[in-house]
Amino acid sequence: MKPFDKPIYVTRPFLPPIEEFTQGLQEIWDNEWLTNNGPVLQRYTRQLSHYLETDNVCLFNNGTLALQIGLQGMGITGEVITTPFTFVATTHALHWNKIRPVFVDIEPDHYTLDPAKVEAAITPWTTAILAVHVFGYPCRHAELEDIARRHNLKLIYDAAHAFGVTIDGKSIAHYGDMSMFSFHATKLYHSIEGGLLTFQDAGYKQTFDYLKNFGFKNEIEVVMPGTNAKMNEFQALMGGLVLQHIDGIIEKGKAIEAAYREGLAGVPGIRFVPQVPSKVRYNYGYMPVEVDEKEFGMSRDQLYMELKKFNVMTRRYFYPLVSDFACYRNVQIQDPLTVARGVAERILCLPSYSDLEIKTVAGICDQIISINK
Ligand code: T4K
Repeated sequence: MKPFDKPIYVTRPFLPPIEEFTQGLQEIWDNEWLTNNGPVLQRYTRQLSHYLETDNVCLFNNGTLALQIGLQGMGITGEVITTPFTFVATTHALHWNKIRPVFVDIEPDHYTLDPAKVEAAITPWTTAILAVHVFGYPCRHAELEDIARRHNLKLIYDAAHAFGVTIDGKSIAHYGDMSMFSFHATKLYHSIEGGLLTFQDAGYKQTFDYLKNFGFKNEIEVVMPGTNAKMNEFQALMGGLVLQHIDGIIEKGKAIEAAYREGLAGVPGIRFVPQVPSKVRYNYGYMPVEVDEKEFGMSRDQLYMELKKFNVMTRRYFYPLVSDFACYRNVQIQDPLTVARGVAERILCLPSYSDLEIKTVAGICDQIISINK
């Protein structure tokens, strides 16, 4: 089999028609207003509120600072129970708030926190659960919420991957005390870079607004030591435009996933996650598979290298586990993280993005099959 002429990356940003963007640039030029809560950001905030059906939204320049500020603004301290199977920014946000991460295991189907392990890890110092809707798969919310309520803990979601996901027709933003969405260019929905907090308690809004703007209340009053985490007008413009295409982006993702499931059906050692329950509208932002070395006849890392030779740039999200990075190796872990360790060794994210042609997906499947022979 021949390699692809050009690299096929794990993702590519959705770009709206350039005329839509240049029209928006003209508006920004006319306004002569580039950042600091400008008119395009204000309009975008209203659009997101409408889309998510909540007024409790706050935009940031990226998801990491959104989460960091969210934790700070909610006053989270002590220990927070979280997952090691995530992008490192989840844990960094805790670290920057001087919060001790307590890593517990994930469940094997959709890789989200295992509620039984969460409950077992609670100590007198635990103040919150920070769960991740990893790859956009919803956490086991009812169980986590029950634990949080019984132990008086805050339930916070890193929903970086979950924009567009709904449960029973309601946005996933409505679950938990607070959720953070990343709008980075590598996400299925993006604003070049960007982050969003959604929250149930409207009282947080003021604090988050202060914290992202140096703590300024007005020109002469600073009420808390904030930072600079504001979204600018160009990001807001892109976010607003991409939002108009979100349904099409999700539909395309669904077709891509179906093509992978069909193209790789019956290939020994390639495991797909079970379909999400019918009450969930999934967003198809990632295309993870697990590679079982014994059954497939080669390790995940070998397949990753072989696909590179075909110009297919898969990614091992999320390997190594965050708890194995040098900066977190000193964190004491009670849980053996057996499931997470296994998944991190087997996981491979295949290319998936809205410009990816179905025939290219079929080609990638054929390559995987040919490598396997
Ligand atoms: N929590 C979770 C669970 C997260 O996954 C993330 C971010 C965060 C929190 C923090 O949110 P942000 O602060 O980022 O908003 C990428 C992203 O940089 C990161 O946003 C994302 N998660 C993570 C899962 O993936 P890398 O290091 O893999 O990105 P990079 O530059 O290698 O890009 C991947 C591929 O995407 C490239 O090989 C090609 C393609 N690409 C990338 C960019 C930036 C393009 O085609 N065009 C582009 O402009 O981290």
